[in-house]
Amino acid sequence: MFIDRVKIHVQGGHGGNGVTAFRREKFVPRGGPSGGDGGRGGDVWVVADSSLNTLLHLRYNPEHIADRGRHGEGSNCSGRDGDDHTIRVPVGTQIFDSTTGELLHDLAVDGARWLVAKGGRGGFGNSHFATSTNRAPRYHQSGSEGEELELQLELKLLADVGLVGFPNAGKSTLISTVSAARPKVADYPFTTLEPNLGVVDLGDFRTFVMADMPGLIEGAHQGAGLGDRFLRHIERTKLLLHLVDVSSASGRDAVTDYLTVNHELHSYNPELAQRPQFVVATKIDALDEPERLEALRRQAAADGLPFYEISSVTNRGTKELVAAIAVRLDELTEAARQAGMIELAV
Ligand SMILES: Nc1nc2c(ncn2[C@@H]2O[C@H](COP(=O)(O)OP(=O)(O)OP(=O)(O)O)[C@@H](O)[C@H]2O)c(=O)[nH]1
Ligand SMILES: [Mg+2]
Repeated sequence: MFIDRVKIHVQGGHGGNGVTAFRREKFVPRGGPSGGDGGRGGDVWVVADSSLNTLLHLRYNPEHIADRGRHGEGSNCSGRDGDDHTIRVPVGTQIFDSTTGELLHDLAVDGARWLVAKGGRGGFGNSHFATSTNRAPRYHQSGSEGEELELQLELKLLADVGLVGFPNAGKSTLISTVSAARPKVADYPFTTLEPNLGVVDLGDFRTFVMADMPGLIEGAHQGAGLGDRFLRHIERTKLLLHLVDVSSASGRDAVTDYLTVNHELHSYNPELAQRPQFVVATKIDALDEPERLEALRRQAAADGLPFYEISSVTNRGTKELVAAIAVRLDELTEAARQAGMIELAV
């Protein structure tokens, strides 16, 4: 199951109490105060881990409390500090304060760590309070409580390229021919129910990540079909591949499909409709009415968008498409770098 939103409760460990104690030893007169300090409570951290791809493991495990600090002891022994508690999440997880809705942090890089709840301080033992005028203090401090928060975690997949289009347009088929991803492919709508990522290998250790998405239909922004909530997973992609079935098997008009999907993207987020987009005519091996392909080509040209035609069955055009994507991604990365929008991840 693909879980992309969970609520969790986090709490730093409480600090241990200090203690009041006096040294009492045979043959040693005037022992003096010897109460040790309490240990510090453990912190709660969230860490981005690229081996995870959903938040499912947190759905049934919403309580995250770090270890408490031990109390101080006599003979000036400090209590042991509590162990930290680490919550692993997929890369691309955003942390919100669920009470205020404020975005606290965005874990966009593998291995990124974020301190979400600090453990409490340990209390001082009485030996800490000894002064020249009060050599035998009979008080100690309690440990302070760990920080406590309700958090909402949301996963936004990090892909370079997002596939959009009507159900059955051939999105999953394309990702399964150009990457090692093997999503389910079938000739009925809404085969894909949740996003999948595929890594496209360009050779020379160069890769990009493609996200296969559930299909969109008219009214998706009002909840039709699977709705448009999955679109937030492609909000961070650099390039959209808009797949349109140009065979007559779809029973619909290719240009209308194309305009409908773009309208849904716009209704979801106008900024997404402005994202660089390639228009990709699919299933050209099954093209029975060439005019369908030409009409779509004219529409793409009118919108000023690059146009490609492919068949994932015969592989016609897929290599060229992948090469064009790679070039475009490089250009987009370079442009973003020049605009100072990307910091190089170290
Ligand atoms: N002839 C032909 N059929 C194709 C091609 N690509 C996909 N198909 C068929 O089209 C149907 C739908 O393909 P999918 O890849 O599941 O389509 P999808 O866009 O992922 O559909 P949803 O997940 O439902 O949104 C399947 O029966 C595929 O075999 C192609 O290039 N040529
Ligand atoms: Mg699919």
